[in-house]
Amino acid sequence: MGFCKDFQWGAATSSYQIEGGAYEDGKGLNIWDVFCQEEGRIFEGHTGDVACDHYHRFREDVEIMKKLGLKAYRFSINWARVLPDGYGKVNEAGVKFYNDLIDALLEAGVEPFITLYHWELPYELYKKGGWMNEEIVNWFGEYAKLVAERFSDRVKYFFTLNEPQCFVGLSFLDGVHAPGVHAPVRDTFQMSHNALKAHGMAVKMLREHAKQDIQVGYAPTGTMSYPDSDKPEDIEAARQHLFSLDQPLSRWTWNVTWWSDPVLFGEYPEEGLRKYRNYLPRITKEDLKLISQPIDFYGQNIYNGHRVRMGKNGQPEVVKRYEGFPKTALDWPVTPECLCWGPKFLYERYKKPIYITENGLSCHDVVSVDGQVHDPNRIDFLTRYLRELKKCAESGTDIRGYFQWSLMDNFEWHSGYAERFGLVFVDYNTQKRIIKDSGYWYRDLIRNNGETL
Ligand code: IFM
Repeated sequence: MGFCKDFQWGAATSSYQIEGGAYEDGKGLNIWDVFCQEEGRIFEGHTGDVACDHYHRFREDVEIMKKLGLKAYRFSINWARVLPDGYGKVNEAGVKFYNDLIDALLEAGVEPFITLYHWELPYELYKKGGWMNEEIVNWFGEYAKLVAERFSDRVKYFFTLNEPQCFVGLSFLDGVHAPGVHAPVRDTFQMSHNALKAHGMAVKMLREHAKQDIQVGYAPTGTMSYPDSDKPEDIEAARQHLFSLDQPLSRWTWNVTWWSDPVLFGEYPEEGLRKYRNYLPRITKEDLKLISQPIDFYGQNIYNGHRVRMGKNGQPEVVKRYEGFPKTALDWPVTPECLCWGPKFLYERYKKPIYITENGLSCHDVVSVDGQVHDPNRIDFLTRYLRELKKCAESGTDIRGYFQWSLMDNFEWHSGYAERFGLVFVDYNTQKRIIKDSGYWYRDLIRNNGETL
């Protein structure tokens, strides 16, 4: 028992966060390139212009993955690197970069998992309305077709969208992510609907143009819920809480079902249709059919969760965290149970094999006097979380893989380089990489398929 024998132990990154090469070889601008140039947007004016310089150093990075014994690597394609205007003319130099990366991965025995969209909206499309413009469904479809045509002869696994909750919520409600807009709530529902349609179109196009049998999934995010005790009523409370839509309107995107029910069930949750009725765009049967193109697996990014119990009034209630509750450098709560109950509830509801598409933490990592990076907190965090994931697998949930966020320290959006999430330390002055203690720990864990947890 434990993890299945071909479990995909992986690590994940995204293009803007690591690639750099922002203005090279015919790449078009994306909204992050533009946003980061604006004063006051990003911590200390950092940008992803150079980031980890992965665009030039990807071979070294693949060597590191090989050293770590990674079975899989999830990365995103920078849409404007391959289609500078978002559609139309292809930038062959950009395609070549990803081709070389894929070849290097395969040679190193690392399975590539491509994410189509990890927030790198081409700036030319933003100028045309971006996610507000229904045409984005076709633009995204054309991009997916190109990805299938050029890469699917070697790549079998694809994710469409990463964390739509963030690229609508953080970007257009909070305005802290690119393009930094406070949009009317109504517009954000239009964007979410367009994004889901774009997801469906991408699934269709990937399959239609794939060169082999491929597997396609989706990678939303969300705070999980886990029960306060093993009592059936607490378990039920946690389940109800996870799938409810009880966020205030200003934070409406932070839920599971609005983003996943249409994809898996072909319908929006009733609760949302009622609650958000004044803000909704026109939703047709054809839209829902497109959105619910069959997918092969369900990806979920999981970082933490709420402890939930059944209240005296028969409603789920969140248990207040005690003072001094453990937290990461980014002040995120450390709640390992979320990695057992989250995938379990999701599997029960959506009945698709699960991939944990992101999980990890930011620590205050430094290079010690011995030249190494000792990060016991990360090892402790991963031990606790992965023990829970193992429990989940042992209780019958079909878990196929786990992607540690992140392979290496990188550009953490509006926090710039202030946060370090990597298994590999990056010195941004010299671009020197140092495998952290947790990287070696993960390598050993992969070797024994999680048996030592
Ligand atoms: O760095 C991000 C990633 O891009 C999306 N998911 C959460 C990570 C940590 O904040």
